Amino acid sequence: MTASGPSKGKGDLDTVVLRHISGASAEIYLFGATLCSYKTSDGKERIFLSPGSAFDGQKAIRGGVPLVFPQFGRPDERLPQHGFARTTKWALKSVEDSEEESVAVLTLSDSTETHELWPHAFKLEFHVAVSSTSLTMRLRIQNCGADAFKAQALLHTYFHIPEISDVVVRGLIGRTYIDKVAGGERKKETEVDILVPSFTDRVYLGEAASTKDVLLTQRGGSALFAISNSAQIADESKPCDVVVWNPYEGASPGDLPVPSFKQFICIEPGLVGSTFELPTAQYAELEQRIFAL
Ligand code: TA6
Repeated sequence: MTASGPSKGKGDLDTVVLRHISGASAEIYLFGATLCSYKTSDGKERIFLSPGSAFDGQKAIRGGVPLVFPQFGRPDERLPQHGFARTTKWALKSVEDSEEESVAVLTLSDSTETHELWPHAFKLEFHVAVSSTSLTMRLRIQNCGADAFKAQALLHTYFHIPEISDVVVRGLIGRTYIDKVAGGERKKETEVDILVPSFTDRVYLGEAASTKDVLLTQRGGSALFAISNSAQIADESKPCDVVVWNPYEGASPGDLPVPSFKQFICIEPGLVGSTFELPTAQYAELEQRIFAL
């Protein structure tokens, strides 16, 4: 197992690279603590990165796993879309190896810059663990202020897949979802196997506080990923929302040149169906565990 301290990635931005004895690896940019690569022990890249992504240290990286906090979307127009966590440079707290896994922890605390946008004291910790069989990502949010605050948080994971029109998403049947392509209409998921044949932007609302597993397969073919999503607030398991997104050509942003939309699907665990309230000194936590199949 080897894990190295900051090295230089695209755009000469600082990154930390984790290498596990199995050959599995991950690379996290300190900019936004954006994980941009997860290779399984066979050397196969499992995370999508747009060929048009800017690595200028200003614009959010397109692809990887951008971290969304303290808002999802732009309900408060004083803050940037999806908040400021993904466009701020984080600090590398630690890199540790063991037989089981290679782990990096990155941190971000409030600052004069964040107070100008959002007047709360917080500490974020992003924990990434690579093992021979999985990638585990955990975002921990601490309220360091004297009063409770309300926020949203999400792991915006871009999974690399062969072809979006063939992917099948299983595990969300029965959930209510907000269909953002249909003006935010609330619908009930009735399909065991959800296809993504066109622009899709849905917030599947968490119901039971249990961990929510999602299976990604290729129609008529192999399983791609088993994904476990969970949320906690003040050490109590909470229903975890899951966002499913693919823009197809029509909604592809400028840094996602067509036809690169074909090669990813976003499966995003979050607390975003509404804001969550975090009491002073308490923690909220999101975790996504990915098994490439
Ligand atoms: O997670 C889905 C979503 O909220 C979509 O509505 C779309 O905006 C996507 O995130 C990408 O957002 P971004 O700000 O990264 O372009």
